[in-house]
Amino acid sequence: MKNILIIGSTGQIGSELTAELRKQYGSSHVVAGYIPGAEPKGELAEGGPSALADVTNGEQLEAVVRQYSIDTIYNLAALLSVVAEQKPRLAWKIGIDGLWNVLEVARQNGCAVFTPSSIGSFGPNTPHELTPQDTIQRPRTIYGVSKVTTELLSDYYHTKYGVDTRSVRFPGLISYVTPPGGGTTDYAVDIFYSAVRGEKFICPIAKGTRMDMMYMPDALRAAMELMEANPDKLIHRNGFNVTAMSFAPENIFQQIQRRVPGFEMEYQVDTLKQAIAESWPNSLDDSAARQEWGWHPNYGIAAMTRDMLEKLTEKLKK
Ligand code: AKB
Repeated sequence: MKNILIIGSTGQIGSELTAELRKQYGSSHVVAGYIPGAEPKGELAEGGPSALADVTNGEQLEAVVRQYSIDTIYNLAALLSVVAEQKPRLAWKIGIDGLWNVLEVARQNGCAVFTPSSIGSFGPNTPHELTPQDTIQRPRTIYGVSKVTTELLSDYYHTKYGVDTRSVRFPGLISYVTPPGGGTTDYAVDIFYSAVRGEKFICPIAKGTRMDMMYMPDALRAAMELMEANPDKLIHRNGFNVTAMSFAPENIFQQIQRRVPGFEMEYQVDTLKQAIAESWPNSLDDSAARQEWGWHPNYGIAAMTRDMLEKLTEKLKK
């Protein structure tokens, strides 16, 4: 990898991944792609080049790829699960029409492409415990349908045209930097903001609902390590299961309460979020990722909670 374009550099993953990639490959080699209204600011804007890179505009992508001699694209443009249910056409336009543009530009310019899938690619009839790498994927949300399509279309471009496509199925991502917007797993971030602000947390997900989660440093490492992995060792390509922990609301609440005595939580279940959460796995089997490219998480629930509380407390003081 020499020259990298991040599409969606100001989003939840992009804002941190851009900085990590700049550390690893050099600031001038990583272009922060953005859309009007979501321009990079501060460190992201000052730390390296940035360019308009709207996933729905193939010609614009092509121009950026040529201008910066891009050889690797991290395509992070997507709507999260709950917003996608409210705007299904837009979810498809960004997630799939946009992916088509990215893959075409990649095919014509010899770029490798990372486009994340998610635990949302599974559905109600997927085995929920230790969900295997290769299993039933019949999601009933537009988000899930677009994620399965992402995996298949990316595989197709690899087998048909030799495009170096790779991806993981991200679980819920937890970070103190850029908040997620409109996902089912957002509660696992929001709960920390309530705890640090000294507020009672109103939990939209029911007691006992387990989902896979991951702390952002592990997620960034997963994306970067997969893109650096030896292709000869990859049996799979798109949609590697990766996980770091699996918990229900009461588990993360207890972890936080141990460190923030007096913290309170009340359940007010959101019907849409709950239905989506129940259709997703309780825990993933990520052995294929471990075997094929050496994946391993560094943060479990306790280490993540400790770090989140410390970093978010610092951040909210400013
Ligand atoms: C969401 O909740 O929509 C995402 C995801 C797990 O894909 N965080």
